[in-house]
Amino acid sequence: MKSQWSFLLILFAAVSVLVSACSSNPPPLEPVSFRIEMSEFAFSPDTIEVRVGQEVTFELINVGLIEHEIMIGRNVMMDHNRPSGYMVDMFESANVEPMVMGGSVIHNDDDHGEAHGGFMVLLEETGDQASMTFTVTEDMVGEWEIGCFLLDGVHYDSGMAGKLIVSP
Ligand SMILES: [Cu+2]
Repeated sequence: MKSQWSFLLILFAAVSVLVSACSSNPPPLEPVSFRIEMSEFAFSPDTIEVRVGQEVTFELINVGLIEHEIMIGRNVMMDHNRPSGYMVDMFESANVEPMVMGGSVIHNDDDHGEAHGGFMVLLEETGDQASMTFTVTEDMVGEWEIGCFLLDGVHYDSGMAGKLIVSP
């Protein structure tokens, strides 16, 4: 009788360990990839949704006739009354450095006093491609804007903006 009870106790303990292991380790999310076309003056698609823990790749391609850039942030900053970037850069505020292949990566340093910090990828020519890969973190949860601020903000004013929605 006694050994039956201890057997049940051990079984119960083993099941609890298994259950807690499952609940604290949800299955990993599949990596996702988005092809984002940049043109005059739009990102296509213009809305992208990702989740915390996901490895995300943006395959960027310039299908336009002139150069385009991509920045991801919040709160458009003005420079001499022109939109020039974001006051809050998503990658910088989350302290994440995407891995980029192709294109030109530019860190906007605080070089003329009022510039924001920021991360951008520039595709100079028609057909230029770049890929940026990063893992989504908790610090990114929320809604962000994707934008191109070239030509003194004319691209942005002409509608070259989109949305990145990050859910927990
Ligand atoms: Cu542009």
